[in-house]
Amino acid sequence: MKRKLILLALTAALLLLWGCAGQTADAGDTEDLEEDLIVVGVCQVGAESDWRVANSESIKAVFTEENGYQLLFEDAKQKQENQISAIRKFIQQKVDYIVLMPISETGWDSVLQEARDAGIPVILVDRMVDVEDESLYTAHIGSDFEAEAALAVDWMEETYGDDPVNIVHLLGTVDSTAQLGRTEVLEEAVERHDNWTILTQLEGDFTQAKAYEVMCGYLSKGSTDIHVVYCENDNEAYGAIEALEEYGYTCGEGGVAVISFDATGTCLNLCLEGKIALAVECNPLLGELVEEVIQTLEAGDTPAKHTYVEETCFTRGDLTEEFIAERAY
Ligand code: GZL
Ligand code: ZN
Repeated sequence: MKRKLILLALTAALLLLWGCAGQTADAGDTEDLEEDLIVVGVCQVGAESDWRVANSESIKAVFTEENGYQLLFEDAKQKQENQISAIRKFIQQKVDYIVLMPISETGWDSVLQEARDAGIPVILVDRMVDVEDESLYTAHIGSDFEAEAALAVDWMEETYGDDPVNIVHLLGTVDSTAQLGRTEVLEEAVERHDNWTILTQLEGDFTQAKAYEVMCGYLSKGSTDIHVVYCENDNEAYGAIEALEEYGYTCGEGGVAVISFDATGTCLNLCLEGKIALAVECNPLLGELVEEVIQTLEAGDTPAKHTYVEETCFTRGDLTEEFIAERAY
């Protein structure tokens, strides 16, 4: 009898242990990874702009189960610390690849070192990182922000010639590659043109709400002779236009010329309407290019270190409703 009781107790203990082990595996902080799929951990900035939403959609459209992927998607709500903890979670989960849209250029060396120590390739999308050692990331796919800003400067030179150009400058998320590039080229152009003046620089953080707030703050100090409002993305332009019109300014012909970067659908419609003078394209549809890099790596080949997407700019004369309707974002 006694032997039976000991056996019973042992079995119960084993079952209990096995059960707990099962529970730990499902502890919840790591999703079950599918063995036969390529697991891609994507660390997105947030959903601050129409551009960002289109960028996320282009990633989700490609990294599907039917295409052979398991997508782990983290939205960092525009905080770098959330991006860093998401990368650490991906490392813990032993993903096959990490795709990072870095919110800012600095602060990445140690976490990218951890990814490399774990043998997980990091692919940068959209913006860049400023790291000591370029081997901390395998490839980068994004826009040439200086080239985008050069299109805006060219347009200003053609439009204003030697006339005075008073500029209100709305910066994007500070220290992001998009902000650094779009700002640097404008500031260099202002240096070159003594008839160009930056009246004020306001931080719009690539959002409509912030741009509206800081623009109202500036306009409430009294009216100024503004010729150009240089908005580093579309959502800032929407906020700026709202504020300008509230303070009695006209946007468009005979009024303030609003320049915007991204050229998403809403922006192109405002450009067709005449409220936005120049829409500089910034292509968010990077999902397929990211997949090409991963497929290159899967084949044991080496992808290009940098891939830049082709971009152009639009004024009212370039646009029709049909053209805008056909665009993917
Ligand atoms: C540009 C991207 C910028 C967009 C903004 O590639 O980093 O961030 O211009 C977005 O709309 O918020
Ligand atoms: Zn004037």
